[in-house]
Formats: sequence, structure tokens, C-alpha cells
Amino acid sequence: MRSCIYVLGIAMLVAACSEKTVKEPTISEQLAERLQTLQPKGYMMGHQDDPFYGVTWSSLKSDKKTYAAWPADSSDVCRTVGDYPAVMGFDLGGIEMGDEKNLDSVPFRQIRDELIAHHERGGIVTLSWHPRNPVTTDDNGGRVQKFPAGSAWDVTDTTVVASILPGGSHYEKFQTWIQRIGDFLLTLKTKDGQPVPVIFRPWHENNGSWFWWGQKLCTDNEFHSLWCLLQDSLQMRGLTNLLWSYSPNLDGKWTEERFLARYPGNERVTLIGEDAYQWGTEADFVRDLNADLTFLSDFAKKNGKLLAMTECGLQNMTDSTWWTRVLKPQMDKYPISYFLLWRNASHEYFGPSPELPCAADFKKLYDADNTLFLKEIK
Ligand code: BMA
Repeated sequence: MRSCIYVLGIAMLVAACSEKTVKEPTISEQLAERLQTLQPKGYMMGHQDDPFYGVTWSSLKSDKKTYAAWPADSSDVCRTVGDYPAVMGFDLGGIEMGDEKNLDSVPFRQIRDELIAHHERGGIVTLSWHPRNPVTTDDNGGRVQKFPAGSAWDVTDTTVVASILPGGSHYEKFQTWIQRIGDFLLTLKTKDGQPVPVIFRPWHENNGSWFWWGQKLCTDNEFHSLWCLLQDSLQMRGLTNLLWSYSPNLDGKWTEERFLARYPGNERVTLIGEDAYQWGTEADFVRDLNADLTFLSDFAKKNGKLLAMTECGLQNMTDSTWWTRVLKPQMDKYPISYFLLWRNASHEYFGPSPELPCAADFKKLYDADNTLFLKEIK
């Protein structure tokens, strides 16, 4: 009898252990594993708003009911090199108001369709969110009169973050905003009902002071509370398909102490990003980028995090060899998963287009062994 109980005990223990070891990874954990596996092969190329508009075309000008008639393969990256970006980025600014279109006039319906389509063709998707200023925007969802009033860039009021935290004057309003973004995120499912994995990158560039959640606009504690408020609310709604990316801006002067002051914590972040544009001189950009990527790659390695250039570029490609001459040599030195060039609008573009002088350089970038486009990650 005693030996029976002993055997039963062992069997239960083994069952419990194997239950633990076979626990299915969540959708975001599977995405993290995919990124880990791809990283040694090189870094993926990403582009914001890639399927919606380019330097010379736009699907948004067509009637909103007929947008589906727009060629489904429209993409400046694809038109230039014959392959899609591996990563596509989209922005949810405006979802908080219940708007039909985002801040760049892309219908959310179209964002959902293209995001799912990119996932289904084997690509990776990332979402940013430029919510309006909850204190200075009006409640009616009316377009603000004069930019940046009421927008994410409205930094006239330094009490915004405090006011949307529990007990704050705009807490209820922000709860509605979180509800709305959650509602949208919950619709990101494939035809057979599987949630689409998404790299989610809220409250980005928070070490600058150009967004209402920026460095001089809230305290370290307020920023932490803001991060947790959004993350906990979305996780409570079962959104386990979000891979959380913490993406400060190009800085050049990180110290561990400064970085940790606003870092949400290892249990809250899977990917550490860097938003890095060359706004000034090439020399300054290269210096600051290397300083940051040295610090961030070291931090990411020590803490088991992924690393990426979550936004980058040179506005309007004023130097047509910038990608292979300036950007690539720096990225080659660090274990980044991807780099995401910002959007190609007619007035501001960061990606290639066959009509532009930079197209030849982009083809060189495409031909390099360590740059990964869609076909190479499938
Ligand atoms: C900024 C600019 C804006 C745009 C915003 C959100 O960097 O490109 O024109 O509205 O991103 O996409």
C-alpha cells in the first residue's frame, strides 16, 4: 500500500512538472522567440504606413468605401526592391476619440485590414499610439483648430499625466480612451480567430519633452504609473498578443541611473527600442547613435531583452547614400532585431521610392546579406 502511495505521489509530481514544461507560450512570447531566432541572421527592414501611401501615390485619396479597390500590393519598398518590408508599423492616434481615421487620415478599418494582411503574409507588425492631449483636447472628437493644440505634441500643460492617474481630474476620460484602444486591439484577429502578435510601443521618445508624457512633463513616478495603468488595463482584457517595447529617443548621454529612472522594469518590457533620426549633422548623429546603442545593447544583453531601432531615418533623404554610408555601418555593430524607417508622405518621407535618387542605395541595402525583408523571414 505504502509503495502504491509512493508511486502515485511520484506520478502526480511528474504530471505537474510536465504540465509546467509543456505550458504553451503566449502569442507575444512566441513573437519574442521568433525575433530571437531571426536576430543572428541580421536585422529586419521596417517601414511605417507602408501599404497606405507613398511619395507619389496614396490609397487614402480614394473614396473611403472603395479603398479596397486600391492595388493591394502598393508599397514604396516593394516598388523599389520587389519585396515588402519584414516589419510594418501603424499608428493608433485618434482611436481614443472614437475617430474613424487616425491622425494621418488612415481609416482604422484599413489599418486593421493591412495589419492582419501583413501578419498573414508572414510579416511582423508594430503599433505606436500618439493619443491626443486628454486635458486640452475637446471631448467631441472635433479636429483641433491649430496644431499642436489638443494633440500629443501639446505640451502647454505639465499636469496632464498626473490628471489622468487614479484620483486625477481626467481619470475617467482617460479610462474611456484606454477602453477604446483596447476595443480596437481586441479586433486584431486572423480569419480563424487567432490574435495577431503585435510589438506595442506606447509612450515613446519619453526622454524628450515634445509629447505630453515627456521628460519635463511628468515625474519619474508619474511616468511609471502611466505605463502601468495602460499595460495593466490592456493585460486585464486578455491582450496577451502584445509584445511591449520601451523606446526612448536618441539621447547620446545615457547612464544606467538615468535610463533606469523611467524604465518600466524587466517584467514589463520585452524589447528595448531607440527612436533615432538624423536631424542635425551626420557626425553628431553617428556619435550619439553609437553611444546609445553601446549602452542599450549592453543593457539589453544583461537583462535578456530584444533591441531595435523602433523609428529612424533622414527626412526627405537629403543624402541619397545615407542608408549604406551612414546608417548601416552603425547598425552592423549591434544585435538589433529591426530598424523601422518612418512614413513616406508626399511632404515628408524617410523610405525609398523608385523615382528618388536614394532608390539605388536602398537596393544596395536590400542586397546586403544581413538585411532581412519579408521573403527572408518567412
Ligand atoms: C510624426 C510626423 C507626423 C505624423 C506623426 C504620426 O513623426 O510624421 O506628421 O502625424 O508622426 O504618424
